[in-house]
Amino acid sequence: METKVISSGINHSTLPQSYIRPESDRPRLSEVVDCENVPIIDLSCGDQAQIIRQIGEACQTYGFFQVINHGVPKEVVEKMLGVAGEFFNLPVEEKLKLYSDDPSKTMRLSTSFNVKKETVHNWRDYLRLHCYPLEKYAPEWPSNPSSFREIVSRYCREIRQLGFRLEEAIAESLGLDKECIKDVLGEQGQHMAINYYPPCPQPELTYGLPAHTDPNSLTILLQDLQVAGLQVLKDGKWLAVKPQPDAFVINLGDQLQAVSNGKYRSVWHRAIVNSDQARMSVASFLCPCDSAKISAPKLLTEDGSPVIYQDFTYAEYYNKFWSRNLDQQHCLELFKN
Ligand SMILES: O=C(O)CCC(=O)C(=O)O
Repeated sequence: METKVISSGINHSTLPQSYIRPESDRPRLSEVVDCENVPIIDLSCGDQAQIIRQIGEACQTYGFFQVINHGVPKEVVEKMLGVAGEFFNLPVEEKLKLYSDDPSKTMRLSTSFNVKKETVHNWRDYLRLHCYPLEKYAPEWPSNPSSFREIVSRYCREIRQLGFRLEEAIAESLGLDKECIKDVLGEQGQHMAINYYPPCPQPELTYGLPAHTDPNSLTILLQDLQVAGLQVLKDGKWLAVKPQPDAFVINLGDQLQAVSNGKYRSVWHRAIVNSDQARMSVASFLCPCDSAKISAPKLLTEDGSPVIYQDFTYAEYYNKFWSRNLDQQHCLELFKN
């Protein structure tokens, strides 16, 4: 039986043609470097000035970092991963009740990235949820597993606080007032993608997610501890990010690159798949308010530095992002002065 998702329980012995990337656009797994020194920042080390300095350095050189002792209780994280796994283990008929390929839906199970637009698919299914305000969106989330809404709501509340704390530290690392970035971004939305990558018969021919940057402000990624798959681009080389116990991976999104006037970068990253084990990740995205006018605070350009990006609203940016393929040029390039 053909289904619309790949987490259908069917074991493929070869990769279906529609997932095969052209030779020039394959992951070349043998060239990937293991990354031992991804910055790991201890948020409860007690020295706030050091935390801010480490965050600033990581944002400038890598565009991503990991945080430990971040204040999100272990139990909340474990339950989140548990219920996400239970969801993807449901019978395919049950999951398909939530299927949609319409990116404007606020709750949907989907596959690949943008199936209606793309020419080659990605070896990923995902459940995408809007998460803020919770009272508005949680009632439309899956009711099976029965604990899903309660567990995911708790996780979302914790992640939002962590995200704000990080945005404040990022602002301070730029020499700005700690509320300054949050003020530019307005009342931020929050989305979640629970990614599920089934074992793939020919992982060297395809991606779970091809190289992309995130269109939002900040991404807080919970990786499967047992199965690696996240890779980030640094100095032209793909680095494999080894999952760390009790850590979150933090990616700066395109909006923080814009707000920092290009000083900090929204990093290219991708997810690769493997033939042995399914992998899961939970990406939480803080997103500027639709009407937020994204521009660098004056303090960052008053020394005469050129203003790199045009002003735009987040709604304009987001529409542009979803109208393209994921792995085209950096979407911010389209908004340069
Ligand atoms: O699965 C991963 O590690 C990466 C996920 C990701 O990049 C995304 O959801 O945008």
